[in-house]
Amino acid sequence: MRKTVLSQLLDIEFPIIQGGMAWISDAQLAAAVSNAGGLGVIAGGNAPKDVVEIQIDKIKKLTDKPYALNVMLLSPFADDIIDLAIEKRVPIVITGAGSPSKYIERLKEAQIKIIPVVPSVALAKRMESLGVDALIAEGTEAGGHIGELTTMALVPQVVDAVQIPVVAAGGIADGRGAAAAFMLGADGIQVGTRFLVAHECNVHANYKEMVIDAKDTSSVVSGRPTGHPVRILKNKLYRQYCDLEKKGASVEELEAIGAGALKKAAVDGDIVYGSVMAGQVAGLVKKMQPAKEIVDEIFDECNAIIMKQFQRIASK
Ligand code: TUI
Repeated sequence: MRKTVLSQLLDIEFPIIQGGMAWISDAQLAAAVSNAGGLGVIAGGNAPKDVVEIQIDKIKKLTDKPYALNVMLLSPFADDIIDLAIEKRVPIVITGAGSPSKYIERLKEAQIKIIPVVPSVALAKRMESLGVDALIAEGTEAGGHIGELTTMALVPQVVDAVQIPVVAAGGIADGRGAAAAFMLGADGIQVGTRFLVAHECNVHANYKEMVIDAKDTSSVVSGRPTGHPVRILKNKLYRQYCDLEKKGASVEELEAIGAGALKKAAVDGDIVYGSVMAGQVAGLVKKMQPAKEIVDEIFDECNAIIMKQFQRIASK
């Protein structure tokens, strides 16, 4: 499963995209994934233009391979980050947490490939009709801001609805998940949670430990009343949030708790009162490894499983 329409489209060796994780995916992690043959992604998150610009300048020194910039559309700086992508001639833009419709024409004019994250067939079709290059169909198993549908249900429905390449995301951390995604018709995979514990990932050590210690039921969804549900690992902040929700706190009060909470966990290491975003597969992530080892392991395991299943079917 090395050469797919996605790896050809993006000029990468393995059809794997690293999840763009706000406050976490910097030039160092993205360059490590790109140098390993995948597509490394710098996350703009809520950061202003000058902060993101430093990371773009940095990745250009760390790799000559393709990389992407993730634009978080809920950010107050989203317009500026799109301008930056064009000014800096970033090869690929990935968008999340909203519809990038108003930016597509300008990005296409600048010959930047655009890959929106979609949580539904309706948005997938709209994006295809506007001329995007590929889609990331992200299921609710993913960490951070999420949609409603599971990866298992969403991916084949998006695959049937569009002609362009589809990347499966949400709930994929190893070769078994990758093989399953390809069986659903995906042309590539996106992996976030497992790269959180990559040696090259600069997230705080406490955050990494919490991911490694997580079990199957450690992740929960918070923030549904605000209209921006996020998957996080259960902690004291989550319990406080639930108590306030039960007491009938306003959307503004609930949003105030969430503001700055991701930075608190990812940068300051406060995993008690910060927001530790991670996917349901955190329970599968057991050790810290170099990014290259993660990429190689996923595809070695994926190929071995697919071969084994073919042999099993053939020998019946
Ligand atoms: O964007 C993500 N994951 C994120 S962004 C983030 S930073 C943040 N912090 C606090 C609150 C909110 C965000 C942390 N994690 N994933 C991609 C993704 N996009 N998942 C789901 C969607 C999505 C949802 C609705 C994409 C488009 C969409 O469109 C709605 C519409 O406008 O039609």
